[in-house]
Amino acid sequence: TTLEAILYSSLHPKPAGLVLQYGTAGFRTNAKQLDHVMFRMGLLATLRSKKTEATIGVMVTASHNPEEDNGVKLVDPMGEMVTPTWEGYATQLANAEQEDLLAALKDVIEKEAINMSQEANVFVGKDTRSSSASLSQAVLDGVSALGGHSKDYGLVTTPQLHYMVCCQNTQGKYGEATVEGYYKKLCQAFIHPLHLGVFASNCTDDQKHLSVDGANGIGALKVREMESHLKKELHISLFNDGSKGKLNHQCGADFVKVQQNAPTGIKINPGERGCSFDGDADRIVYYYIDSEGQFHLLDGDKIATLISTFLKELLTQAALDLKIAVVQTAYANGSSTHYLEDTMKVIVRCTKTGVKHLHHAAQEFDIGVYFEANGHGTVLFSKAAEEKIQQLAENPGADDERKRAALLLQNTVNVINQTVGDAISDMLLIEAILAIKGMTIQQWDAIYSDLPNRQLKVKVSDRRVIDTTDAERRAVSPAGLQEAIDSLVKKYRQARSFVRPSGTEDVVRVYAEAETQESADDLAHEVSLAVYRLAGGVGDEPKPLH
Ligand code: 16G
Ligand code: MG
Repeated sequence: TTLEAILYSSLHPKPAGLVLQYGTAGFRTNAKQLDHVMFRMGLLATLRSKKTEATIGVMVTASHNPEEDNGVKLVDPMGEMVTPTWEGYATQLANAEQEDLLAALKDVIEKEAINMSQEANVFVGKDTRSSSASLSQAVLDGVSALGGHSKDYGLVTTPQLHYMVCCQNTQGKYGEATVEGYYKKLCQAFIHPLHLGVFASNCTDDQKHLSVDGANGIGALKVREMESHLKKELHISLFNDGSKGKLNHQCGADFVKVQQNAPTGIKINPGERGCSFDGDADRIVYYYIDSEGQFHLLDGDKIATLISTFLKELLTQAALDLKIAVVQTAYANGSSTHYLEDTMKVIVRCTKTGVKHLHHAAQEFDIGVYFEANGHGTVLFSKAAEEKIQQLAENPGADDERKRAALLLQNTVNVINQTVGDAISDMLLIEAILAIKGMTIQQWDAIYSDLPNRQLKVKVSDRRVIDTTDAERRAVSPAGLQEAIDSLVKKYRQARSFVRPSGTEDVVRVYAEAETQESADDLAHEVSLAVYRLAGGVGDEPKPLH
């Protein structure tokens, strides 16, 4: 059948010389360059399925990139992102010239000692991009070329596909591997606290209202599909639902986070809650506009704080001795880290940028809350933690307060998508917490104040000259750069700065925060200059912001 695969692949030929990289979140580039990559990812997913003797997922999406782009993400058996060794195979396979494809496949089969007579199952999903239909067909062709079975879920969010893969490989223990099953599980867990009578009494109809910016993408479609399951306990006004606007264009979570501004196309009254999804609905950020018209962003750090505070309170009430931690990256606002460590007294860990690193670190704890500042995140519960929570919830002898807390913890376990960050699932958890606490978005925002910050990019001839350590917080090369950053940081109060090579763009990223916006801007500019001078900057020298 391998030979058959090669014959078949002449239908999905590779443009000679084209080289692409399986990056931080899969392949991502202009959709016109991806047909052969998709076919080959169908082949690779089939091999991975044979190797793991489990169902593997392939999601066709380019997330928050422009409509013209597309991409592909591979999903491992427990619904997590594919393991790094196989990311390497993905790159090798995608870049093998047509005549070398057979050899490249054989190489993977040999290295992994794959039993080719093993059955294979692959789940495929796609976002709403116009290129996604034919590209997901190319994936399906790849699967059948190697004799694998596939199930085409059609239009789903990235986290929904992760969820399906996990359900399938746990024989339904995680839930039913259908989109309906997903809505049922999440919405029941969202509504259950109501039946416990724990939504705060000031939870009026106003409090139940939320404006959602669907980024003109798949998330909008799926929110609409889910609405009936919410039984009117959450009133959603959906904007940027794809009926008029362009995907991710001046809307969506990435736009809102980067621009620090409301998306176009949304109407919200002063003080009301709004949230934005990204193009494949695996990120979410919240915001509101105050009575003076000022925009306030509640990003991944604020979300992590809200969720971990809620969980910590429940653990205390339930008298359960479970270790909870928050995992962040260097981009987390310094105020959030201080608040979590000093006031909340929770363990905080910092990892390199990229979801897989956070996910991995969160697995070390009984309860691991992880969020990137950009709004991607979720909560992981260890098996032991889930069992303890369940025992208490079902213990007839437990007192009422402990039991109520255990039931709320159980609802949290059920509402959250533990496989990967999920805008829909995160939204339901956040809405439940606000309702249970009777908290407005202003009160949530006031838990701590963000330090002013600035992000800049610097173009250098080769960004790999920048090497970092300590979860990207310190530069070890080029020589002298870290010393330069250290002395610049000393000039400002409450200041912090770091640089790292981007994993998705050919630039070096610079982050700075300080007591005032002006200081953060000045520091970011000065550090950019240091990068430009010490790391081989190209083009004009970075200009001051003021
Ligand atoms: C990817 C990552 C995201 C990270 C971003 C950083 C996943 C699923 N996505 O989008 O977590 O924040 O890259 O981009 O891992 P950068 O390296 O260009 O700064
Ligand atoms: Mg995304």
